[in-house]
Amino acid sequence: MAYLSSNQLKQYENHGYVSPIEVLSSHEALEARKEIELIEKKLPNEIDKSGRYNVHLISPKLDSIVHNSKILDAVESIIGQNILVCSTTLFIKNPNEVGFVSYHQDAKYIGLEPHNWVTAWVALTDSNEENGCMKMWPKSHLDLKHHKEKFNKGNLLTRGQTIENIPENEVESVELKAGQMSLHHPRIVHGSGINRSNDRRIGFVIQSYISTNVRQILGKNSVQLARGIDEYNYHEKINRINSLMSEKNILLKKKENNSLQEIFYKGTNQKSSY
Ligand SMILES: O=C(O)CCC(=O)C(=O)O
Repeated sequence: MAYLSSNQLKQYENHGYVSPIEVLSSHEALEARKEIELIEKKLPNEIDKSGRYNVHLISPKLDSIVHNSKILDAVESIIGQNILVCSTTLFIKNPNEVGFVSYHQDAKYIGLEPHNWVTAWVALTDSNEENGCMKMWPKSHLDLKHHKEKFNKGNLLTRGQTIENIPENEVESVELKAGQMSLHHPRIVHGSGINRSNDRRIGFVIQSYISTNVRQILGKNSVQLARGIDEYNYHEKINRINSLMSEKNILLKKKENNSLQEIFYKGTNQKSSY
């Protein structure tokens, strides 16, 4: 059992995030990394750029992380016992690349209302200052802020959405060991810098775990039931997968990712490669 303690819940409620939480062994994290790297080798370009979403639909190892009971216990502590998985994103930063994430709030463009949902960032490699770990602005989750859409080079966000004038002295680095996770609030302001190390930084992000009462107001998301019962039935359901890179599931991932692209680019004609 890995329900959050009252101190951890207090940290989440007051600061907008909680970390570190132990969820995988370092061996399990490494096995997941190896499966990702196998997919990259066998299916070049399938899981980079706009393909990096919903890789749990073609990877049994990532599927088992999404449905890991330690993660779900912690998530249940925040959003309650009826839990849906909306989608997932791989945030990979390779050494010698310029990838960064501008300061933003997830709730701004994701269309999930009300904000009874939480994002789990699972470290499949260590994530630290050197390789560009996430940085959180504590207590910034109380309201939604203005974002500039920059579509700038190297930015790993779809629109290069950026909140400017962040008080850098208040920002906290979320360093994690492989196998640990952080949980963050839909409105917390966060971002990350570039990878200056010699190895990859891999974050597998369940984005997000939503309560059954959450709707998608910008388009359509299919979901998986992770725990409890869905008494609202707002979303189409998809089953868990059990085969690696099957043709059928590759098509399913494509279909889901097309729907996500419509949500992420709603109201703009400009596109990045994400
Ligand atoms: O992986 C990163 O550096 C940023 C991830 C992020 O923005 C998120 O999980 O919402």
